[in-house]
Amino acid sequence: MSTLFDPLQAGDLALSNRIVMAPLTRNRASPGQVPNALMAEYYTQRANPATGAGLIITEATQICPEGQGYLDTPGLFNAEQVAGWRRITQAVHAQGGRIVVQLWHVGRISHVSLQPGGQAPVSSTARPANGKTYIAGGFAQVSEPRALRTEEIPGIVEQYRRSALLAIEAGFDGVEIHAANGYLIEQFLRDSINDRTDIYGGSIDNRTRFLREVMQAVAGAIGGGRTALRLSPVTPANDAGPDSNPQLLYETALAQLAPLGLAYVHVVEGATGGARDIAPFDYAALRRRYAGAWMVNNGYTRQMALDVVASGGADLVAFGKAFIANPDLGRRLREDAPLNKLDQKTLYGGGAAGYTDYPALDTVSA
Ligand code: 8OZ
Repeated sequence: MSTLFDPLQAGDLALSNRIVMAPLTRNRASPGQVPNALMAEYYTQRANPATGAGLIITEATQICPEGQGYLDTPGLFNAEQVAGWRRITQAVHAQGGRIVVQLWHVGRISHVSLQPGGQAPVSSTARPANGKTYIAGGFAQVSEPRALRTEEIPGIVEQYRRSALLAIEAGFDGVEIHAANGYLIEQFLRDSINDRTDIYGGSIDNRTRFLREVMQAVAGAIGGGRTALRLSPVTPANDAGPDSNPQLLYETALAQLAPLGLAYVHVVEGATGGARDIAPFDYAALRRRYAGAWMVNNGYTRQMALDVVASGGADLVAFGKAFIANPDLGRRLREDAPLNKLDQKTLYGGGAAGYTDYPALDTVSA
């Protein structure tokens, strides 16, 4: 029987324990979408597996300029960004930690002010989402998208592949493809959003095609053992309406990816950052479609995490808010120590306040 504190080999990732820092958007990259020294400090504080995470998943990182949907999120598509990320991976590895980059394209969850040339964001559909994003000057309604032409889609798949290769160049241990939370890949997966009539729309096989092509391209470039996937089968995040048959959709999607031998699959259970029971979904049945390491996320307490690993319900547990407020969350979980409180006001944007100044246990008791 394994515990939360035992090592795990997940694909090519040799992890010291099962405690994962979830991907967390913090909007603190430098101009040019470049990772900086403050970000390096933040990740380094959480990198030592003895006190922090067994695995860090970075904040969502755009694969191309069109993939950006919020102010000051980092990118991974040019040399300057690679250099910025390399300082972070080196610092994390110096602590004995492991780190993968979460690669995303936001699709229609964007604003013209963030798009190259002020163009419309792209999606599976031309129908806008009802939602807000964060741009220079504050929150704004997302812009009306343009539906991608069939012949443009291979180019986006190629951007995922190139970004994954840059991730390896930057020293990452692997990549996690963000197919959750209403962003581009989910805009293809769900029939509540995807209204295409080409080979990327209609049947489940067609709606999972974009995901499948992205995963095949990335795994083909860097190896399946360094490639992971995040799904959120029933989240309503970013105006992602429910699919007409999420169980069949997501089970089919995973079954089709089985040959790739992925490092892990990461599932947001319920509404991202919210209710775990928002809609019925059989996560155990989903897991039966995939033989490798299984990561769960969404509102896990210490006891829930201990139980889910001990019972074999999951191999890895990702913690979001708790890792923002507790750089030494791993130690606190081990010692059953109290947790710092999260400050909501400093989540998105700003500097060190609410980012790198949450105290570790030693500091608290000193
Ligand atoms: C919060 C704010 C902005 C983006 C996600 C990347 O939901 C995000 C995100 C979360 O996956």
